[in-house]
Amino acid sequence: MNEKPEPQRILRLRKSALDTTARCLLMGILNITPDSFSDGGAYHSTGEAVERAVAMVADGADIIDIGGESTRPGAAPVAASEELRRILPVIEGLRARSDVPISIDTRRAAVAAAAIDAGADIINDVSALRHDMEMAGVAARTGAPVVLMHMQGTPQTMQREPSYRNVVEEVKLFFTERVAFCRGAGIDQIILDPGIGFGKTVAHNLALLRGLPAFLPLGFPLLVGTSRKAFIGAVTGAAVAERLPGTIASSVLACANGACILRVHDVREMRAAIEITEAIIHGEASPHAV
Ligand code: HH2
Repeated sequence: MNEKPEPQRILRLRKSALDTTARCLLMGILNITPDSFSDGGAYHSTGEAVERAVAMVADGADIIDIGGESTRPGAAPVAASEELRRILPVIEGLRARSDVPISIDTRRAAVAAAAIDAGADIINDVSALRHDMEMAGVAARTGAPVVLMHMQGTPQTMQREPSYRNVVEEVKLFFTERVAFCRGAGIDQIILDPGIGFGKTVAHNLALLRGLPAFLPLGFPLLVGTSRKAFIGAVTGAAVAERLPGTIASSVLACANGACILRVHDVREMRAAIEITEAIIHGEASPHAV
């Protein structure tokens, strides 16, 4: 196949570009929060957080996703000033060490704007630009690609009683509405994310992972984040620290179903799993072949 990739699947960043059609990209998770569900409080200093990011890049991360506010179910919101205090030194420190694309995981426009000024490239907004009315303006003004993630409710309420008639159809309708909103606001670099675990039961999460191909006709890169999430524990009985096999299985399946960015904690293991997945899908010999 020599067809040229559609332009909206090549993400233009400040100093580089990300081709989401060439191979599955890995987004390494760096939570600078005391209360994230799986890696909360892991880094006691800016230096430790930067080292962790540099290690993820060495392990094969294509993007580092930096967040300063936990969005796990029931998490308390933090002030923008606290979010900035947590993330800015890490973005600056990582930028001084690496050109890796950085996404900023925030719902706040002021945080996104400051993060981009400090060197971040992509806005990852779990509210899909609905939480802060200024966010669309920041995206339009900076030209940064935006992750539009689906969530029913808010992090405080989302797991109370999630309900859908048809979760795949409803998430697709949501994407269609948000894409139209973005277009109207002058934003054309868009990544779609069904928001695994955000206002969904276990059955909803499984249906979305099965139903990912339904989102492909929208024409935008698909991001999926299953890493260590509760639905894996619900299916396998594994505690958070034991969810790597479930993370790999669900991420590999997401990749086979069309996702092209996988948001993961365990980059090295995921990179190996994706190499074999893609070799099978594309029929290409691995660079390690003899
Ligand atoms: N999941 C989490 C946070 N941000 N962003 C996108 N685009 N997609 C996701 O699935 C997603 C996300 C939750 O996971 P984590 O960052 O590990 O935990 P916490 O929110 O507790 O910091």
